[in-house]
Amino acid sequence: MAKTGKRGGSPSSKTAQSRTPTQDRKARNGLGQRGRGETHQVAGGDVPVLTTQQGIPVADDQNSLKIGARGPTALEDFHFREKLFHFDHERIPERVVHARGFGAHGFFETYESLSDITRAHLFQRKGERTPAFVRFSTVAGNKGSADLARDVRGFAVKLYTQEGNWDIVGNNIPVFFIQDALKFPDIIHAAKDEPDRGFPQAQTAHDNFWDFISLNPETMHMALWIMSDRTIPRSFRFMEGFGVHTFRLINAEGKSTFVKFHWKPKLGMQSVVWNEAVKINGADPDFHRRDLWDAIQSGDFPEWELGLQLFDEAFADRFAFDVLDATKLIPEEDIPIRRVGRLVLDRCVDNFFAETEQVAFCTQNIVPGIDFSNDPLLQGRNFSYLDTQLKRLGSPNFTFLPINAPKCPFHTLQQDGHMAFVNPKGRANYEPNSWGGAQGGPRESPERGFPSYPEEAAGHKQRGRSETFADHYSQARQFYVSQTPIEQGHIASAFTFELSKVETIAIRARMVAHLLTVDEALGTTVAQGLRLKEIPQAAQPAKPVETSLAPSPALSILGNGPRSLKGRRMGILVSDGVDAKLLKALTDALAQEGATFRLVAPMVGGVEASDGRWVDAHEKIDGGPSVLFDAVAVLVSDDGATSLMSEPAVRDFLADAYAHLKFIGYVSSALPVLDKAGVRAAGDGGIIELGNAKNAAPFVQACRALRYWERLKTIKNP
Ligand code: HDE
Repeated sequence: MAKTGKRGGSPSSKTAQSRTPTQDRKARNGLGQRGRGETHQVAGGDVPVLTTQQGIPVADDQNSLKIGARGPTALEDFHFREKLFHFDHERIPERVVHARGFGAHGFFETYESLSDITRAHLFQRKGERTPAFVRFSTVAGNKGSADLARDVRGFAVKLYTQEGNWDIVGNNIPVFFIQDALKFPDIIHAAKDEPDRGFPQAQTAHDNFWDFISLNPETMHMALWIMSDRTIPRSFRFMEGFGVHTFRLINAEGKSTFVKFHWKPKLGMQSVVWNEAVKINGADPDFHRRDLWDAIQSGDFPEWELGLQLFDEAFADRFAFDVLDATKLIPEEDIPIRRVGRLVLDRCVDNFFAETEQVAFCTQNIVPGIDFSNDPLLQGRNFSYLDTQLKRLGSPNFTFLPINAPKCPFHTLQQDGHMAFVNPKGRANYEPNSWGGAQGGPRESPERGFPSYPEEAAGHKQRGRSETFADHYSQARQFYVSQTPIEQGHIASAFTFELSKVETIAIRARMVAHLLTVDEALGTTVAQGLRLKEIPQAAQPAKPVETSLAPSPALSILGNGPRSLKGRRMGILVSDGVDAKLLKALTDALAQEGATFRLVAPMVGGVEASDGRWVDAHEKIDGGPSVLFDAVAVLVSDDGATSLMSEPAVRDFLADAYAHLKFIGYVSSALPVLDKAGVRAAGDGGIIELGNAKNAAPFVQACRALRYWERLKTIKNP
């Protein structure tokens, strides 16, 4: 469509009622006679002619058809009617959970044949590449909520295999809140905004949520996870993913092996600190989606390895917990993870709605060689997801949408329904039938068809839960003791923060009672943080808490740090007179490291460097706060320092970087600015002077630690 420059014009202005020059040109060109697919020459090159949905070329997209320039609109204006009609129907219901999400395309590549354990097509050959689509999400918030909400992240992977679509619809936490799918509406209702007031949005820091948690001890393990830094990831690229439930792999001989699925990020794990999360939500509510978009667009493709925890019935029988209980995990130290392939995201969507919004994941989408376990949560999910798809996408034919359709041949005998645009051809729409050849349609195949594992199942019909699901505290405790002291501090702070937003004192106390059962020190710290007048009695567990479970170091984020700046971003604050050599050395060192940077300047137009060259900036100072970066450098001249000193945004930039334990590189001219912001460089190993260009590379290397945790001793825990 030609840009006319009239789109923002006031409808009452005289010029809006008359034709624009472009329209005059169109009219002169006789464009009204051109059909769909034909092009039209405008300043930007050849563009298609705008048409209606019926393919009728549009002559004027700026003015509706009126009787007289100031008269009523004519009913016969079909272009107006169709345009508004379609616009009015643009929205579809957002997902009831996981509404806010962001997706990308990529592929999965198998490292080695796994034919001994599964007949799944994608695992048969080393190097086999399977197209993939991944959607990351938050759970509780609405579609327009902010990315850094403290929340579980969805990690849903669709693998378009040669034997059908396989969806691993997982999260970034390996356990779930509840054991039985019947409780799902309750936990979600409790977590989302309270129904009478319609808030709070995208946060669990409110009475209903903690009321539910404190009344359901089975949620305790997950409660510990969501209060850890796992729920404030630095970006999607730095988080793990988990299939959560136990599944089965089935080989060609029908032998079953239990499996748990893991996604391990190549860049390692990283989270933000809570105060940073709060501020990122204001500075850039799209922080996570922008990060993924930027990384893929710049060719820095995020990668995860698929890990399998494989075990047999014998292990399942002797393991201290039930492998069908989704509130439990199997420590990597008990069953090591076998890495069997890599998932690479290398292509952004062409259209957010068509792909990310319309993608329909379903736990029931599995392929020959994979099968379910009897985990009651998984069984319930299998039943639930189709309902959501039908509600959202409005037709059982949602499977034909390009993002959902298999990329292998598929032949069903299903037909009709809303939007049936690919009905089967031929006479037969049932089977068996007497029609041969192409007329006869597709037939079942006992050899190639999906084989369900012939597990024996029998029992009395009953509502109830297995005794083996009854221990709710031991693994919560194991998770807690597996964390570093810093992470334990964050968990205690998060509980204290969330419960401080709970107005009902009895709920605060009930939660503390559970925490005392998980770990006495944790419960006491939170009780003191809340200033509870009385420390409650520890909650009575249904089964004694197993305190001898060994810590699992794999569960810590900090204990498994990548110690690399690869994929991270530095914010470099510059002013006129910035040392050109130093700036170049620093940006070169970052490139060498695989890190990126943004130049933050008093004005976005840029600055004049010491060598007289102009340097374009990426951000104006108040548009580029330090919370958006992993490390910062302050390269200001003497004059620059003088003028920036009185800028509140500059003080926040530095004070936040300091409080968030970031590495700060500075030149001596910046010292007065640092001082004004309360940043004490003396004795702080994370604040590094960049005297000259030679110091740039060592500074970047120091930043590999990502945060200077030592500083915690001099400042309060953020
Ligand atoms: Fe989901 N879940 N879920 N869930 N879930 C949905 O399906 C549901 C559960 C997960 O990016 C819905 O298409 C029930 C566990 C992800 O599009 C819905 C139960 C785990 C996504 C639904 C669970 C998940 C969903 C809403 C209890 C981690 C987003 C939209 C038994 C292993 C997928 C949709 C995407 C989405 C139901 C529990 C992960 C309503 C009934 C456990 C990542 O069908």
